[in-house]
Amino acid sequence: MSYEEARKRYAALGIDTDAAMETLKAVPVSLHCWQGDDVRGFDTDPSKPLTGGIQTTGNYPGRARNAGELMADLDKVMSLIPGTPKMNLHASYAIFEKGEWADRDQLKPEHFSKWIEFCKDRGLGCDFNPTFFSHPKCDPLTLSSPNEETRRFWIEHGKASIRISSALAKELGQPCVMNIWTGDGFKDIPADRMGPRVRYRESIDEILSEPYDFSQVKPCVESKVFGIGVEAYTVGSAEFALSYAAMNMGKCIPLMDNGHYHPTEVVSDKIPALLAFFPEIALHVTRPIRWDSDHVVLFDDETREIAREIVRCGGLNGRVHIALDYFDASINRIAAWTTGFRNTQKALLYALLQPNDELKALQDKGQFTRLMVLQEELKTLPFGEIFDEYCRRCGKPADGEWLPQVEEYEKNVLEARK
Ligand code: RNT
Ligand code: ZN
Repeated sequence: MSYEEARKRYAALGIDTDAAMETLKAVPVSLHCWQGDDVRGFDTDPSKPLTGGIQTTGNYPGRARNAGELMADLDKVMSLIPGTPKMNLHASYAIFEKGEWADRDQLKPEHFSKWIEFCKDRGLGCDFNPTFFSHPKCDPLTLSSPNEETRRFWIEHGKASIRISSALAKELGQPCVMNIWTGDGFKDIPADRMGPRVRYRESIDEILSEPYDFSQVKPCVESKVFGIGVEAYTVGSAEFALSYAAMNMGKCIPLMDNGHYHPTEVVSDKIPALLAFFPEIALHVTRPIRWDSDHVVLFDDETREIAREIVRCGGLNGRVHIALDYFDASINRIAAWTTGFRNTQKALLYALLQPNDELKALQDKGQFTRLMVLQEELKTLPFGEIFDEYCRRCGKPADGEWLPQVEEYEKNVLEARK
């Protein structure tokens, strides 16, 4: 089938495929730098394990070992994905010139000047994350530590991150979403659940006392249910993060990662619940398997449903900040990155190709038989043709065309990284 034939099939249902592609092209989706090097970063000893309850597994060859390799890999990925990527950096990816290493509480915008240049050259915006894990100053708690010296160090890191985020927004001319996530928690039953949470709240208050323009810097608080090694208790739980954001509207927004809930909960359902109250929310799109395993995003039911809620709730007009968050070290990392980004684009395009007004009218009129049948029939429309056409219009390879390029890159570039 040709694009023209597919377009007509959609048009018969009142769906404008050209308009959907135009809309999607302008939506920024944050591409996380940390898939390329298994979340190691450049500022600590790369042989030390990842901490904070997150884990990468697998040792597929070709991990980026330095900024040059990571940037080259990102360029490869960006040559294979349609749409508008935005960079997403962690503080641990600071780039130090010879001998000028700085600890996390001392980080400055200068330490990201190479990244700013990278983004400018490619016309990208950039999001940012303070890194509250994989560092000797995790005791193991950070912003919720009872040790005042530890807590101060991490507050200073948070404030430094606000200044860096402001610089990224200013230099790149796009708002910077700055996400606060800590892995703070306990392996076993705690004796005091409230103390750490009160300290965490006070720490975030202090971080956000650093001046910033909320139209340019969007601090978020990301919640979590549990992590490996912190199974019994997480300081930044769902209720904590949501309450913090609700009490600080206009200064901070809630961030939901769809790997961070109990297995029968779905973020798709939480999006409209939050948008009934919050002007803006942020998402980490990932794929949990039984736990927060951060598998590559697939074109699966829940990813599609998340995208449908974003679209139906008007989230593409800046109300929903979309970022990717997965890290698989067991397969080719370029293919992992590319697959997840392309699938997120697919899910958003799929969502834009739904007759949403008609579906809503059926619901409101109580015509549930018709609603079910129509929703089922929409699933087998020739969506693949539209996606391929979207890739062509973005000047990027269609499905079936990009993997050979990754395999070539693996042979020529990744295999030499021994
Ligand atoms: C961890 C959180 C967090 C991290 C990144 C690296 O469970 O999802 O967002 O994955 O900050
Ligand atoms: Zn996340």
